[in-house]
Amino acid sequence: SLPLDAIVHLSDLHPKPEGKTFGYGTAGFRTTGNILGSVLFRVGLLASLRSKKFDGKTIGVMVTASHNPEGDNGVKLVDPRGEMLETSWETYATSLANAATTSKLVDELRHIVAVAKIDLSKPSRVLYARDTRPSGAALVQCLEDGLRAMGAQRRNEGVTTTPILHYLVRCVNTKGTRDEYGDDNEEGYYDKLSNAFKKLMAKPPPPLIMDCANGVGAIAAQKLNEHIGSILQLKLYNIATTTSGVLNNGCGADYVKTTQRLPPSLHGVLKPGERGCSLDGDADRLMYFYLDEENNFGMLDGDKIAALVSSFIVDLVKNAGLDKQIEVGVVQTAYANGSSTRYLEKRVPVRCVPTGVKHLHHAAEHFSIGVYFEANGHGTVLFSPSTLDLLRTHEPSTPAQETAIKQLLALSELINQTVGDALSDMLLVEVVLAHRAFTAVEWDSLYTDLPNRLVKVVVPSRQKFITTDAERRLVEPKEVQARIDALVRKYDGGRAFVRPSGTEDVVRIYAEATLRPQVDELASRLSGVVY
Ligand code: 16G
Ligand code: ZN
Repeated sequence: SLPLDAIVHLSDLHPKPEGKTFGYGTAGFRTTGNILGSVLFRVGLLASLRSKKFDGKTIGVMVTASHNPEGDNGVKLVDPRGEMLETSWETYATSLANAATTSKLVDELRHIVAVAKIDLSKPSRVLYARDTRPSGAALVQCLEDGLRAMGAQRRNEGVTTTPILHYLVRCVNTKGTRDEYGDDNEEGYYDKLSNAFKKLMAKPPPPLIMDCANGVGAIAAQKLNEHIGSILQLKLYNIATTTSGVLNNGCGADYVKTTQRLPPSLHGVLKPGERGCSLDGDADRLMYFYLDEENNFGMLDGDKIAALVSSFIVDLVKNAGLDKQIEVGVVQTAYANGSSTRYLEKRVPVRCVPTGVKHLHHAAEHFSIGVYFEANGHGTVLFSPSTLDLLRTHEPSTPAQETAIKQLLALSELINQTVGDALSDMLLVEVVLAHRAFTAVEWDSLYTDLPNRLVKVVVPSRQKFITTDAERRLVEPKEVQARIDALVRKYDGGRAFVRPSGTEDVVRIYAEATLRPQVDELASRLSGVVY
């Protein structure tokens, strides 16, 4: 049965703030850091139950608010294979977080135990970490109280990136099996990445300027640098992880994507002809950029990464003589630039899914090699188990085939198979640029982005907006979709959609058209339509 004494006693130390409603959304729970104590305590309870459900397999908990402002924080759960929490459990998370009192909380726990058929006599193991946010340490203590209440075995990984936490969970749970993923410590992560990188790189490229968003990526990038420095030198900027107020502020992947500008801190640092990149606050998003010889800024987002990487992998599969057996596919969301979709569709099957990593990840699993990237720079490449078996056992008939197979296998080690990982993705991009002998300008010229605009509108009730067709159309309110259609038709190359945000209380509008001034006009007319 549930250890009620401990739960009641500790729960009373973490009362739910009155009048607050929490929701486990696309990125877990996320809000102002200082009101999350009760949520963290309850996530500790839930993670323990989830572990029991899997007969004591390790569950991950990451305390982060990613690219959000420094004052925010959040928490998400990671399933045994290092993937996002299964959707059906998101409801349990939300109901636990919103139980008004300790006694209602106990009722919810009992309900979950019954509905999810949890055997409470099973052990539970939870591995957790946080990013560099000032509110993180106290929140981890609340989480630990929840784990303690349930008698879970705890493993604190301290301050680390979201993708490393996912990596560790997968490693712990596959240890000693034939799917062993790597050593279950940070050193194992850096070794795995850097060994694969060394196999794939022939000669050192020019140093890479990296904006670490003043977040945990700065710490990880420093360690990575020690492992790969002989091949690729990372020049790290925005590494002030203990200075108050600077996290994601005027820097980082989200800043670059939303402003389409170079972070001011890199002015004069990035020289004409050089490439650089930005991580976000928990190092799971990556944006590249460059200055051309005329000092013009160019941005290389998740769509450009998908184009670069998928065409490279398609060529390797062909060179390996395995294009009949291995289907490479790409998964995008509605935010993918129309030009990128057109470019990709000529080369590979492309699927569009709703926003949020779990949707992309699951769709990518349907391909032999599934490439998924959100335009915002979050993404990875998944190799299916049968593809890995094929690559490991196939007898090549020529030396060229043998090389291609070795390179594909090395890529499967280099690329984080659990979740989007800015550091792993950065190494991947560097490998492809080196093999193609591409400069950033040449990479950017694969296709030309259509001018686009993203705006957010505060509406009285975003719940009224219901989408279909991978969020590309509104089912409700009907008249709004009709008016969007009428407007979009007036613009050359026009495309637009409206969707409720999963992380903020707003509705987002995305518009695209052939000409910049027209996009701006279309976007502002659409704002009038949704309100
Ligand atoms: C979260 C998602 C990200 C998505 C974004 C959209 C995860 C880990 N992260 O950050 O994939 O692009 O939300 O936010 O799933 P929105 O719904 O507010 O537009
Ligand atoms: Zn992030």
